[in-house]
Amino acid sequence: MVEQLRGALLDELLQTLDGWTKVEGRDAIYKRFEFTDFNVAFGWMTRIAMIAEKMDHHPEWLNVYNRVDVTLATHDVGGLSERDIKLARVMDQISG
Ligand code: H2B
Repeated sequence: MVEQLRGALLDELLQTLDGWTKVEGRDAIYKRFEFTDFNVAFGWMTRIAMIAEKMDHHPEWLNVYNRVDVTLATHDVGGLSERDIKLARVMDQISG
């Protein structure tokens, strides 16, 4: 069973990520990714989708042309877990 991340540990882990912020009013994290165009954005989403499926951990995201707004949370714990941190890190790494 995955454990919920909170408080100081969550803040500490968030600082190890690039540009992720806490969502107000919800236990989730958010980041906007911007790419040169739709093709690059969607290519990135495709790579992430395959990894997310393997991790059995899926993002909430919205794509508009070259922009992808991503929210991560762990529905199984009703909040955040280390899975969100891991997926966020993969997203950062693969975005370049
Ligand atoms: N994705 C996310 N973001 N949170 C979850 O709790 C989650 C998931 N749970 N993907 C997985 C699937 C679970 O529902 C399945 C049954 O393993």
